[in-house]
Amino acid sequence: MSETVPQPTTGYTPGGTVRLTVAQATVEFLAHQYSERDGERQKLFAGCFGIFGHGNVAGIGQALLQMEEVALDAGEEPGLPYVLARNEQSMVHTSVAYAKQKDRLQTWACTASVGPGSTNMLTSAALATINRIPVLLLASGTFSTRRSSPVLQELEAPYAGDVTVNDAFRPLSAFFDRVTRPEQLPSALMSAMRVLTDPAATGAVTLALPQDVQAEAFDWPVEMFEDRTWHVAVPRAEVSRITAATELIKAAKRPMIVAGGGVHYSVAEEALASFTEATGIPVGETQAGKGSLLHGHPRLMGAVGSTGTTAANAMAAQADLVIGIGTRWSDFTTASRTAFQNDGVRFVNINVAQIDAVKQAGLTVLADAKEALTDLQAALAGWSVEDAYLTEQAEAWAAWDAAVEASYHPSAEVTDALAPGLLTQGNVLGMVNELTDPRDVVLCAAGSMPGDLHKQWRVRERKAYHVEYGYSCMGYELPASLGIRLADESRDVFAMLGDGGYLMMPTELVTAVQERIKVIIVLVQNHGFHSIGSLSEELGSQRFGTKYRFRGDAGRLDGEKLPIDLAENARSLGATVLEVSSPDEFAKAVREAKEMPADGPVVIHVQTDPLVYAPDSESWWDVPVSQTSELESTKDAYQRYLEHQAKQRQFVAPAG
Ligand SMILES: Cc1ncc(C[n+]2csc(CCOP(=O)(O)OP(=O)(O)O)c2C)c(N)n1
Ligand SMILES: [Mg+2]
Repeated sequence: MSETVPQPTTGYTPGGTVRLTVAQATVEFLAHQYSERDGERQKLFAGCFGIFGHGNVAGIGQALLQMEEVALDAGEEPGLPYVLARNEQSMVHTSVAYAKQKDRLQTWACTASVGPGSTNMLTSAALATINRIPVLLLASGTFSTRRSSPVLQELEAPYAGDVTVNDAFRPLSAFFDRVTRPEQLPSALMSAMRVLTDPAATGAVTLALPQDVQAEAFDWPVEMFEDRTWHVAVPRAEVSRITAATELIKAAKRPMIVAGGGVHYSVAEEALASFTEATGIPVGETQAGKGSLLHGHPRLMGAVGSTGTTAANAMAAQADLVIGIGTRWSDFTTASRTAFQNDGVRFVNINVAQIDAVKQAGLTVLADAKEALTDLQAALAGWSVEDAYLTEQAEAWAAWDAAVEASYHPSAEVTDALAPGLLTQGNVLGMVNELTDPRDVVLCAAGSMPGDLHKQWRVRERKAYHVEYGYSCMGYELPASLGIRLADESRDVFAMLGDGGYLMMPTELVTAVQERIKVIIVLVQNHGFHSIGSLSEELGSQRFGTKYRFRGDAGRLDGEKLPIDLAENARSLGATVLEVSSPDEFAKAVREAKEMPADGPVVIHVQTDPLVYAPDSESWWDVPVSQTSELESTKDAYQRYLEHQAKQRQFVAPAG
């Protein structure tokens, strides 16, 4: 309680006031926030990641220190434990992965210093918002008073006096506020919590906190720091929407479901399994929705779209009604609007977010996935697709599954053609799949592996597949593996990481060492970009600039492979490294990694041939090709491009 303040500036407060800095009040407030859904309550913030510099070292930093000292001296856990990260972009990735693994009910706060410290978080802010994953960014700002302006790292915009580098967060944030006076803090914090816990609006929430304001003291109403529980909504659909959707489904001959991330976030997997068992409707899955049905479920057709299975894509091509559940209909899901070719195809969208629910001109069912599926199943009681459609599904899946089996276990003809020490990527994925526990989590974000995993990975347990493909951000994997492990220490995490992704951001290995976090990184060395290399070739650009090689005598980047030793690099950062050069050694390394004590990161270094591809999707992804060119390869690619483009459809017909 404050004894010294003559008149409270916030007006009457029944419980009195407490004098704290803006930073201390922020940290104290965050430590008392909870989320609750379906009666289950948990802390909203597991802790705070950060890197200190001017702007937060004496503001939020002092507040976190004070909280840690008081708690540890009392033999307690700090309300908001602090973890030092190595790169601000990474620490947000770690937080996002944690939140995704926790079905968006828990996350972390991230504090960064003025200028580059804060703007380093821009990339991951975009990633969080695009994937609709909650994370709180405490970006530090230059003086609100401008007393010492321009300070180190301050932007001086000639066109406006109130712009700072943190304004760059505005378009990337689900909510943005700048606290220039202590009085603004309560409403800023309340709005931040509202958005973080709103399943339709969530994403990166940015609070810009100028360095002087962080250190300013104020008399806060004590009620501000009481435990507060934010209810996460589980909305049911309007009856009229369920009725309309039911009529469309009953009229369909070849309905199909596209399951997106919303199925997982609403924990609707069992409801989906029950719905499809009752109706016989097959399921294609987006990257975020993969694992909605587990491998072996008779209605699972696997991945749909550009990186889809031939089974799901065959169903999609002829579907007359597509029920999207918790999907944002990205171009990879729709194969750039070529996946659905039935003339009369219509869409039904079950989604909590209006922005997604209206896409493809679909019938809008604004609802939580589990609630809507339960209501729809009741309304459809007694109805199912025809038996011939079930047989077709079984045959399509069997053909695809056999192709995956062949990729997991390449024939002698394939392996004999490999250079010594190289494996195929399908073989690597297959061994990780077959030698890990069903509960272990596989993780990826960019390169060729997200597509290969989407097509081929067999998901055997809920939350065991984690591919970030909204932003597909190189560098996500390593920091994200820490977040997943922190979210669930009972599972091993296998991060599938390309050499390009590793070189982009290997530094969180050091944080894993510091915090003794066991993550297993499968580092796939193929000396460059397998993914963009093959895309480049397909588009007529001849793999230009996609190989990690010396510049050759003729001036091209086509010399010898660069003599970089990523295994030694990982070792130097403190990881335990297992180097393998044969399938048997790889299998042994996976088993060994699993058996290692849970006290730090393990890296398995394996080399693969980037020219052996996963089974073909028979699908397309729209990447524009030059309309005019001196190169034959580009001219050919442009002709192929036009053929595909002719199949693109704009879905604008009303759903019914
Ligand atoms: C931050 C970022 N920069 C660029 C890209 C474009 N990109 C996608 S995959 C890729 C190459 C990835 O290389 P690597 O990690 O070695 O995986 P590989 O393709 O060899 O499987 C690039 C440059 C991206 N997704 N993210
Ligand atoms: Mg590579």
